Amino acid sequence: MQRDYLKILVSGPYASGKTTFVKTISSGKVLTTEVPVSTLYESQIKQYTTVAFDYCRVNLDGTDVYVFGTPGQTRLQFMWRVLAVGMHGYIFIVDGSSMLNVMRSRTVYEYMKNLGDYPHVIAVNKQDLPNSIKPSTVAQVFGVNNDIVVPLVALKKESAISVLQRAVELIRAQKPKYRAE
Ligand SMILES: Nc1nc2c(ncn2[C@@H]2O[C@H](COP(=O)(O)OP(=O)(O)O)[C@@H](O)[C@H]2O)c(=O)[nH]1
Ligand SMILES: [Mg+2]
Repeated sequence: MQRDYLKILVSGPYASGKTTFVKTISSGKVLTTEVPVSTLYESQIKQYTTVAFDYCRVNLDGTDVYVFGTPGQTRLQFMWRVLAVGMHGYIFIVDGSSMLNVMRSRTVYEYMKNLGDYPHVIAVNKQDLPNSIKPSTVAQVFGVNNDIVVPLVALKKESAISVLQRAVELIRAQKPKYRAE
Protein backbone atom coordinates (compact mmCIF):
# COMPACT_ATOMS: atom_id res chain seq x y z
CA MET A 1 0.00 0.00 0.00
CA GLN A 2 1.25 3.47 -0.83
CA ARG A 3 1.36 5.98 1.96
CA ASP A 4 2.23 9.66 2.46
CA TYR A 5 5.29 10.34 4.53
CA LEU A 6 8.07 12.87 4.87
CA LYS A 7 11.63 12.42 6.04
CA ILE A 8 13.15 15.47 7.68
CA LEU A 9 16.68 15.81 9.02
CA VAL A 10 17.51 17.99 12.03
CA SER A 11 21.08 19.19 11.77
CA GLY A 12 23.29 21.92 13.15
CA PRO A 13 26.44 22.37 15.21
CA TYR A 14 27.33 20.84 18.57
CA ALA A 15 24.96 21.79 21.40
CA SER A 16 22.63 23.88 19.26
CA GLY A 17 19.59 21.94 20.54
CA LYS A 18 18.96 19.14 18.01
CA THR A 19 18.32 16.37 20.55
CA THR A 20 16.17 18.69 22.65
CA PHE A 21 14.12 19.56 19.56
CA VAL A 22 13.50 15.89 18.64
CA LYS A 23 12.64 15.03 22.27
CA THR A 24 10.20 17.95 22.49
CA ILE A 25 8.29 17.27 19.27
CA SER A 26 7.94 13.58 20.18
CA SER A 27 6.83 14.31 23.78
CA GLY A 28 9.74 12.19 24.97
CA LYS A 29 8.95 9.21 22.71
CA VAL A 30 12.33 9.40 21.07
CA LEU A 31 15.00 6.91 20.10
CA THR A 32 18.26 8.55 21.06
CA THR A 33 21.91 7.51 21.11
CA GLU A 34 23.29 9.91 23.69
CA VAL A 35 26.41 8.94 25.62
CA PRO A 36 28.57 10.84 28.15
CA VAL A 37 30.86 13.30 26.33
CA SER A 38 34.43 12.19 25.72
CA THR A 39 36.56 15.34 25.69
CA LEU A 40 37.21 18.10 28.17
CA TYR A 41 36.10 20.77 25.69
CA GLU A 42 32.76 19.07 25.16
CA SER A 43 32.24 18.48 28.89
CA GLN A 44 32.47 22.21 29.50
CA ILE A 45 29.39 22.64 27.32
CA LYS A 46 27.21 19.66 28.23
CA GLN A 47 27.29 16.15 29.70
CA TYR A 48 25.75 13.97 27.00
CA THR A 49 26.16 13.89 23.25
CA THR A 50 24.50 12.12 20.33
CA VAL A 51 26.76 9.57 18.64
CA ALA A 52 24.55 8.11 15.91
CA PHE A 53 21.19 9.85 15.65
CA ASP A 54 17.96 10.84 17.37
CA TYR A 55 14.78 9.59 15.81
CA CYS A 56 11.07 10.08 16.24
CA ARG A 57 7.91 9.83 14.20
CA VAL A 58 5.20 12.43 14.54
CA ASN A 59 1.89 12.74 12.78
CA LEU A 60 1.33 16.23 11.48
CA ASP A 61 -2.15 16.85 10.05
CA GLY A 62 -2.42 13.25 8.84
CA THR A 63 1.10 12.96 7.42
CA ASP A 64 3.70 10.76 9.07
CA VAL A 65 6.89 12.74 9.52
CA TYR A 66 10.07 10.79 10.22
CA VAL A 67 12.51 13.08 11.99
CA PHE A 68 16.21 12.23 12.26
CA GLY A 69 18.54 14.33 14.43
CA THR A 70 22.21 14.28 13.49
CA PRO A 71 25.21 14.10 15.83
CA GLY A 72 26.81 17.53 16.17
CA GLN A 73 30.49 16.77 16.70
CA THR A 74 32.56 17.34 13.58
CA ARG A 75 34.25 13.95 13.84
CA LEU A 76 30.84 12.34 13.43
CA GLN A 77 29.79 14.44 10.44
CA PHE A 78 30.10 11.44 8.10
CA MET A 79 26.78 10.32 9.65
CA TRP A 80 25.03 13.33 8.07
CA ARG A 81 25.52 11.95 4.59
CA VAL A 82 24.17 8.57 5.73
CA LEU A 83 21.14 10.09 7.46
CA ALA A 84 20.43 12.43 4.54
CA VAL A 85 19.62 9.54 2.18
CA GLY A 86 16.02 9.91 1.03
CA MET A 87 15.28 13.07 3.00
CA HIS A 88 12.76 15.57 1.69
CA GLY A 89 14.18 18.54 3.54
CA TYR A 90 15.92 19.62 6.72
CA ILE A 91 15.84 21.89 9.74
CA PHE A 92 19.17 23.54 10.52
CA ILE A 93 19.35 24.53 14.18
CA VAL A 94 21.57 27.44 15.15
CA ASP A 95 22.48 28.21 18.77
CA GLY A 96 21.20 31.77 18.97
CA SER A 97 22.53 32.40 22.47
CA SER A 98 25.53 34.35 21.16
CA MET A 99 26.85 35.96 17.99
CA LEU A 100 29.98 33.78 18.24
CA ASN A 101 27.87 30.63 18.00
CA VAL A 102 25.97 32.06 15.03
CA MET A 103 29.23 32.83 13.22
CA ARG A 104 30.56 29.33 13.97
CA SER A 105 27.39 27.80 12.49
CA ARG A 106 28.04 29.22 9.06
CA THR A 107 30.63 26.66 7.94
CA VAL A 108 28.45 23.85 9.28
CA TYR A 109 25.56 25.24 7.22
CA GLU A 110 27.76 25.28 4.12
CA TYR A 111 28.58 21.62 4.74
CA MET A 112 24.86 20.83 4.93
CA LYS A 113 24.14 22.74 1.73
CA ASN A 114 26.83 20.71 -0.03
CA LEU A 115 24.73 17.59 0.52
CA GLY A 116 22.26 18.93 -2.02
CA ASP A 117 19.65 21.55 -2.75
CA TYR A 118 16.83 20.61 -0.36
CA PRO A 119 14.03 22.77 1.05
CA HIS A 120 15.06 23.81 4.56
CA VAL A 121 14.42 26.03 7.53
CA ILE A 122 17.06 27.71 9.67
CA ALA A 123 15.79 27.70 13.27
CA VAL A 124 17.44 30.18 15.63
CA ASN A 125 17.23 28.38 18.97
CA LYS A 126 17.37 29.49 22.63
CA GLN A 127 15.16 32.55 22.03
CA ASP A 128 14.15 32.32 25.71
CA LEU A 129 17.60 33.56 26.76
CA PRO A 130 18.22 37.28 27.27
CA ASN A 131 20.15 38.90 24.39
CA SER A 132 19.52 35.98 22.05
CA ILE A 133 20.27 36.69 18.40
CA LYS A 134 17.26 37.55 16.21
CA PRO A 135 16.33 35.46 13.14
CA SER A 136 16.71 38.53 10.88
CA THR A 137 20.32 38.93 12.04
CA VAL A 138 21.03 35.26 11.29
CA ALA A 139 19.46 35.66 7.82
CA GLN A 140 21.89 38.52 7.19
CA VAL A 141 24.93 36.63 8.49
CA PHE A 142 24.04 33.51 6.47
CA GLY A 143 23.10 35.53 3.39
CA VAL A 144 19.69 33.89 3.03
CA ASN A 145 16.10 35.03 2.65
CA ASN A 146 14.25 36.04 5.84
CA ASP A 147 11.38 33.67 5.06
CA ILE A 148 13.42 30.52 5.75
CA VAL A 149 14.76 31.75 9.11
CA VAL A 150 12.50 31.20 12.12
CA PRO A 151 12.75 31.66 15.91
CA LEU A 152 12.88 28.56 18.16
CA VAL A 153 12.71 27.60 21.80
CA ALA A 154 13.42 23.86 21.47
CA LEU A 155 12.29 23.31 25.06
CA LYS A 156 8.74 24.46 24.18
CA LYS A 157 6.42 22.18 22.27
CA GLU A 158 4.38 24.85 20.40
CA SER A 159 7.58 26.50 19.23
CA ALA A 160 9.22 23.26 18.07
CA ILE A 161 6.08 22.03 16.30
CA SER A 162 5.66 25.34 14.48
CA VAL A 163 9.23 25.06 13.15
CA LEU A 164 8.46 21.53 11.95
CA GLN A 165 5.27 22.81 10.30
CA ARG A 166 7.22 25.52 8.50
CA ALA A 167 9.66 22.89 7.17
CA VAL A 168 6.75 20.75 5.94
CA GLU A 169 5.21 23.84 4.31
CA LEU A 170 8.41 24.60 2.41
CA ILE A 171 8.76 20.97 1.31
CA ARG A 172 5.17 20.90 0.07
CA ALA A 173 5.64 24.21 -1.71
CA GLN A 174 8.45 22.65 -3.72
CA LYS A 175 6.80 19.36 -4.67
CA PRO A 176 3.11 18.64 -4.19
CA LYS A 177 3.29 14.96 -3.22
CA TYR A 178 5.62 12.34 -1.83
CA ARG A 179 4.87 8.66 -2.02
CA ALA A 180 6.68 5.75 -0.46
CA GLU A 181 7.48 3.01 -2.97
N1 LIG B 1 17.81 28.03 27.16
C1 LIG B 1 17.66 27.05 26.28
N2 LIG B 1 18.50 26.01 26.27
C2 LIG B 1 18.31 25.04 25.34
C3 LIG B 1 17.25 25.11 24.39
N3 LIG B 1 17.35 24.01 23.59
C4 LIG B 1 18.40 23.29 24.04
N4 LIG B 1 18.99 23.91 25.09
C5 LIG B 1 20.17 23.43 25.86
O1 LIG B 1 21.30 23.40 24.99
C6 LIG B 1 22.16 22.31 25.32
C7 LIG B 1 22.41 21.43 24.11
O2 LIG B 1 21.22 20.77 23.73
P1 LIG B 1 21.21 19.41 22.89
O3 LIG B 1 19.78 19.17 22.53
O4 LIG B 1 21.92 18.34 23.63
O5 LIG B 1 22.08 19.83 21.62
P2 LIG B 1 22.58 18.97 20.37
O6 LIG B 1 24.04 18.73 20.54
O7 LIG B 1 22.34 19.87 19.20
O8 LIG B 1 21.78 17.70 20.31
C8 LIG B 1 21.45 21.55 26.45
O9 LIG B 1 22.02 21.97 27.67
C9 LIG B 1 20.01 22.00 26.34
O10 LIG B 1 19.31 21.95 27.54
C10 LIG B 1 16.36 26.24 24.43
O11 LIG B 1 15.42 26.40 23.66
N5 LIG B 1 16.63 27.18 25.38
MG1 LIG C 1 22.42 15.67 20.25
